[in-house]
Amino acid sequence: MAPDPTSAPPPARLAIVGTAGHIDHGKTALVRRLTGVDTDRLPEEKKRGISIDLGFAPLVTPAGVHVGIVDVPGHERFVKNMLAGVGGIDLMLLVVAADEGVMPQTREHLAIVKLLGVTRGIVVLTKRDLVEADWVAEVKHDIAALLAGTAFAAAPMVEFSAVTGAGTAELFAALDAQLARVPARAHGEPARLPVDRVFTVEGFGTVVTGTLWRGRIRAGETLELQPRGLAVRVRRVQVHGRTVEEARAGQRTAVALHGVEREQVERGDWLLAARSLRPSSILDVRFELLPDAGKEWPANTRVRFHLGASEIIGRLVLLEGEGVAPGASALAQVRLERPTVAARGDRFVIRQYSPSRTIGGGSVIEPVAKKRRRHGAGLDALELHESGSLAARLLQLLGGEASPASTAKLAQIVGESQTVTGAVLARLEAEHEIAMPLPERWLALAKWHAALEIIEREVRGYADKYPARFGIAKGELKSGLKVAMQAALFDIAFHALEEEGRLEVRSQRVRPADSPWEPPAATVVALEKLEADLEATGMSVPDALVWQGKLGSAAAEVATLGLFLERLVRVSQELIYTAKQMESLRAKLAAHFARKPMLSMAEFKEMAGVSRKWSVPLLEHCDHVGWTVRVGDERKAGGRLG
Ligand SMILES: Nc1nc2c(ncn2[C@@H]2O[C@H](COP(=O)(O)OP(=O)(O)OP(=O)(O)O)[C@@H](O)[C@H]2O)c(=O)[nH]1
Ligand SMILES: [Mg+2]
Repeated sequence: MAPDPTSAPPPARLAIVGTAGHIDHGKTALVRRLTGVDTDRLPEEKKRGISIDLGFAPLVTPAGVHVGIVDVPGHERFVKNMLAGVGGIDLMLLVVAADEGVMPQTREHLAIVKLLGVTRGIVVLTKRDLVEADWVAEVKHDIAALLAGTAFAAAPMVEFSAVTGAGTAELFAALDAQLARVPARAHGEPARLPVDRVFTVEGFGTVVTGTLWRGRIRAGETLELQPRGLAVRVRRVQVHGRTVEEARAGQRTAVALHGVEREQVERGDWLLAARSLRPSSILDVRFELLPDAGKEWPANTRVRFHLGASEIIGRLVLLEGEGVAPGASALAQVRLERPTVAARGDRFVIRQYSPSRTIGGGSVIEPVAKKRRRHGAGLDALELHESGSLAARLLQLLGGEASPASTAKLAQIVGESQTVTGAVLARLEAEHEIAMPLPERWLALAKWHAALEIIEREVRGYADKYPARFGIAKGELKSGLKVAMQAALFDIAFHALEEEGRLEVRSQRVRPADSPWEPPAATVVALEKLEADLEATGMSVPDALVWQGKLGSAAAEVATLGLFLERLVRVSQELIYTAKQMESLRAKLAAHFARKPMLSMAEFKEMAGVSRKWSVPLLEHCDHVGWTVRVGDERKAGGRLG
């Protein structure tokens, strides 16, 4: 029997907790004491007695919060591994060995966690069994000094021993007190998981793991692996080794994937809801230099950029100033050697290229940016983008779009969900700030009005200039605009003008709907005369050049009018007939085919009463309009002959 969905317990509260701290200070021993899991699983970790890579362990707190613990290595050479796991934690366990006190990676890990925007933490003074109380007081004093003025200034400090278990109860109590204040994650948002491990499982193929930052992942759904842009299907979802129907934001998640080889994925990639975020190698950011960075940071440097689980080499280019002072910030651009997949507001860490050390970090303002010049134009706009409301950002963004942009595209660029973006766009349209020329497609109002105006002006100008013509040919209008306009925008604007009844279109010619057309009497008279002249020749009409020469300057208008009114028919470059002549030819053809299935060239010449000069183009025209069909040297009746 299927389980009754109404009796399912409410989903558990979730959190991700990360360790931080200097090598050998007891992070892994602490996790083992709390969870029973030894997170040092690599043979080399066992042999050397240190953590090298990330370790993971599940924990259910006394209050029932389902915690995924990420245990990080403390060794200074493995800070990059630490960085791959620390993104997306809700709470930091800052582990400081009571016997050693604050050490370099205590500071560096703390700085990283702060740069990533984590604000909750607990200080765990481990190895309490090794030291005296007055020494502990001194270490606590140092730690308090380190945390003063940070979000962790009031963080609880718990004295702990992994050997005796002392402090375990206090630690659990502190954990629950802190976790109670962690806000729930956005489950409704598109899924986003930074891949921190990849391996294969017999029978399930490629498996990726990571902390699910937002959204949900279900078996059977199709996701995207970025920045490679691979479509992948979810075979199986596991949370801490247990197969689940869906993983939710805030869970350590393992996803078995269809459609991808082990070699096609690596740590640092992203598993994403389809079309939710776009990869880019250039990002506009706010960069903050750490207060203890030492000296001013120069304007253009090679750095290591850490976002999610990725480490990418690139350049950090300050857009303002000649350098950043320790503790200060600047608008900057990150130009990477490989693309990353960022969202607006993402926090990142920057490390010096060589020797590696953490120097700062910041937040993403524009996740998909174009190359900017230092001190170039548009820094005000970037600042607005950083601080501005979504509405202001969308307005600014649309100001730079040459043709209507879709909600989906705009949502991707601003890094918000389509629902939220669509709602703001709809409001802006209702407030007449932007236009929606097509469903779910948006354009700055000024651009829209300008497009409509340009087209109307052009159409009106042509109609005034050529009164004998119904209007400008649509193709000529589109290609001949004096102001550049994207083809897509032209089409939409043209259609809108037609729909609104501002343009009248006949036979692909366009005129303003408010000025009815009456061809000039003189041109009509000249056309009638031309028709009579042509018909007087039987079918052996003179070359157009001949009668055009006679008509002089009026010729072009007479021909255009006749062709537009379909009183003249262009058979070839040189030959123009009247509609009446062609109709009589059609009738003769029909009569012929009523008697005989085939028509030879000789028969045609006789029927039309013309020599080869006229018969060839005439027959080709008949083929073209479907009155005849060529079969070898002969013709049979065409489907349009009537
Ligand atoms: N006496 C005592 N020893 C401890 C305690 N916690 C850890 N140790 C020992 O300290 C050493 C390092 O502990 P780990 O837990 O591996 O340290 P770590 O912080 O995970 O080290 P890295 O991951 O390499 O940074 C091990 O030999 C532990 O047995 C403790 O509370 N008391
Ligand atoms: Mg360890």
